[in-house]
Amino acid sequence: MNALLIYPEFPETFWSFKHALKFLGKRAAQPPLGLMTVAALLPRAWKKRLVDTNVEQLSDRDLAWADVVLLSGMHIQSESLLAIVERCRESGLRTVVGGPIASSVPAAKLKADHLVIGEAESLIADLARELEEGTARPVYQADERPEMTVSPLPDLSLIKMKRYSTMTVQYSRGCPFNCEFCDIIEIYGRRPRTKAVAQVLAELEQLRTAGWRESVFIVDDNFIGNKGRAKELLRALVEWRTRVAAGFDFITEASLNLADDAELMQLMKDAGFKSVFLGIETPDESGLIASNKLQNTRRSLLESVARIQSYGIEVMGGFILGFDTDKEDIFDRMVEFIEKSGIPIAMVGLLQAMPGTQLFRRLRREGRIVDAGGGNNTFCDRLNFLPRMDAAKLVEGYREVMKRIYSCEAYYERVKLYLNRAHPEPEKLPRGQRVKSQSRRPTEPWMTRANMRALAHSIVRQGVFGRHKWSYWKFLAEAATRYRRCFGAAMTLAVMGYHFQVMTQKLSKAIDSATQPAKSGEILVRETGIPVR
Ligand code: B12
Ligand code: SF4
Repeated sequence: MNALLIYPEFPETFWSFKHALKFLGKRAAQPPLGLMTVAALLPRAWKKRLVDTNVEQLSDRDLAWADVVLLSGMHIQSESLLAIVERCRESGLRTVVGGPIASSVPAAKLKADHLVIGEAESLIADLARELEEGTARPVYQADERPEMTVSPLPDLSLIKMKRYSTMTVQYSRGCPFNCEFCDIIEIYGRRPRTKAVAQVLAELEQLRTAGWRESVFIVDDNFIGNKGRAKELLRALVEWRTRVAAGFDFITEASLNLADDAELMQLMKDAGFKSVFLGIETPDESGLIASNKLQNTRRSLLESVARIQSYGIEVMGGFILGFDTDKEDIFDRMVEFIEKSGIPIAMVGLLQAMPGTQLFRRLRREGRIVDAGGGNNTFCDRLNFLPRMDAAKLVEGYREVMKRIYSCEAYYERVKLYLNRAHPEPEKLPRGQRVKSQSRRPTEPWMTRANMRALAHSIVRQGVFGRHKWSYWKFLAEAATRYRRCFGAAMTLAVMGYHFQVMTQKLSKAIDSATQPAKSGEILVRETGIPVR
């Protein structure tokens, strides 16, 4: 069998990093790890080809070569995925769709010949055999979530590695918490399942042997879902990084209770973790309680963020507007919180009720669901449910928050606040005294090759042709003087800021031209077709 694995295109969103990636000469942020894993699970005798349409074109020759097409994706990739399925049908090709999209978009809409709901490890053998025999069923759904120790080494040979800014490795799936709006726990469950440490090291070795030396995203739903296992991996990572002198650094996602564990943060720092994404959601405690995000109520949010940053780890934050508890002052409170947090990359989104979640089920019971949504809450001009606050006010408030936090001045202030916390100035000593300690040395190389390229492009785009040249040059001058010990990090954040500024302008235009969201009091508008689970 010739198996063609296709990853559909992402629309342009805050998370696509499109405008920052250009500066780095990259086409996409990360490769499709799900498809690389599926490829490794397929029979060895099968020939495999992978086309990620985010970094290359899907050609008619690829389709002519294939016996079967396997697609993966998130809800947000539906448009591109549906177009590819249609193109395959026209070429008479059988299609199999899996990945998170299979859990959130109804089978009838996806129009694939075969749908795989859930993780591939336990059911791929049956699927492959039945595809070969021509007896494959319309739907495959695993009864149980597989242990991750059975997950294979992803097939790295199928991707064009240099086109991505970050490689990905997964250590665990699932998260022990129970946030009402979360679909992670519906898809991957609440029991964190981990790979063996040796599996992760083998994946990293595979990357290193292939020549990778840059960032690796540990794509866990919650890296510290099982703190004991996370520490076990981190100790091994520290040892491995020292032994092989790999120039890797790591990014991951975690819950806020990371801030309670000094040993864990120190281990992350020692293992080369440079940033962590945290779901902070809202500064309003009643919103956290109502959405069952209780782990964020047990500690000061701002202090927790600052503590993590003090380990040299950048915090990226996820924030949500549109909880039932939000009052009109929420917009100012959100901006004030983000300003004080020193979180440069603040992913603020409108609440989306993702199909399959507890939130979706509650809102449907309350007759407040409008449609299944688009699977994207951070570049969003409308809601898929009837909010408590006037919908138009909410969308307008969201737009204002985005404009304020991504104004050049506000953004650079946050970057500086973060840099001050993460890379504090070395202590000033009385004249004549010298310090031997490591702490006087820069914590990271002044400039990497990637930073240099980004700097050159950013000077042209932001400093010469940008709309905010003055703020940019002021920041650059400060970065080169006050923050020279972490100049590379400052420049990377300047480039990221450019992406967010462009996207904020686009969001504002999209909101202007969008049809007004449903007004409170309207009845259920469209049938979603999503079965209650
Ligand atoms: C890394 C990541 C990203 C990366 C992109 C990675 C990439 N290249 O695709 C970044 C950070 C850019 C990102 C962004 C977003 N993401 Co994201 N992301 C993830 C994360 C954390 C890991 C993905 C991964 O590599 N997993 C590892 C692989 C091995 O797992 P897998 O893909 O599920 O594959 C397994 C099975 O699904 C199955 N399978 C998968 N494909 C196929 C295909 C076939 C044919 C078969 C048989 C089986 C099969 O088998 C695999 C092995 O078991 C997941 C969470 C998660 N646990 O997966 C969220 C997740 C995929 N993201 C999600 C979302 C919502 C987003 C955003 C829309 C967020 C936003 N609010 O804007 C954006 C959209 C991107 C954009 N450009 O705009 C959701 C998707 C929900 C959904 N139902 O669609 C997830 C599930 C997280 C969540 N909150 O629930 N994301
Ligand atoms: S902490 Fe994050 S991953 Fe875990 S349940 Fe809450 S939203 Fe989902």
